[in-house]
Amino acid sequence: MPDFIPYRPLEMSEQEQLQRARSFYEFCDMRRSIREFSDRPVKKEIIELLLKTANTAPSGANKQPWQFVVVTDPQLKREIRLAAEAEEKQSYERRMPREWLDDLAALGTDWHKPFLEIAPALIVVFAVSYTQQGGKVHKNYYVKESVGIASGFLLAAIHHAGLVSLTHTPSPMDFLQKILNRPDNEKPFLLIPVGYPKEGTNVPDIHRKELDEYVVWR
Ligand code: IYR
Repeated sequence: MPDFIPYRPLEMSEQEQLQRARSFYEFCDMRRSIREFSDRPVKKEIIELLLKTANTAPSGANKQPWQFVVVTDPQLKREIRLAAEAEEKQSYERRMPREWLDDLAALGTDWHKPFLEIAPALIVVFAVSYTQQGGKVHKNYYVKESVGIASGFLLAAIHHAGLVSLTHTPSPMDFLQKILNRPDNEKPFLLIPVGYPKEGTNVPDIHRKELDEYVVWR
């Protein structure tokens, strides 16, 4: 049996709960994906704290099946940009069906990814499917769910620190494994440029669904 320690709940009145729930919602509702970055650097200690926040996410059997690679080296960022653009060019020009391209029209995206060089830091999230100890393979559990939740925590922490990000998924992403020299048990999951927005950048005028479109009560 593991040791158990007392859980100390956050105690607050219903009034305070309502106020905090509303202000957190309003704060999260201000987050936007940004595609134009400034080259202003982000202090390493801030990024470390964002990653520590991601690492507080729940995970299958507490295996914490994620690995983050933070890329700030300009040469490596360039290599990643060129590889991502080569894949994205193929995708936009050959692989993505018309319906997908039509869905993306509102976002104004194309295969050019200058932000991969301009953003001061690229956080590459890897999903760790298993670990190896003493020649024995230990499988992780609910890896995609766990890494997805940790990535959500990371995006919220980035926003909370007054920074911006893009949840980027160049496809296929295996070039990241090669360029970043990661082992076979790690698969690229998301590529998240982090930094400050380019001054005067715009975001698409898109809207979130209304509550009754995505919630039912039973
Ligand atoms: N990965 C491509 C295409 C793309 C796909 C979806 I789904 C988006 O929400 C946005 C873009 C790109 O990054 O351009």
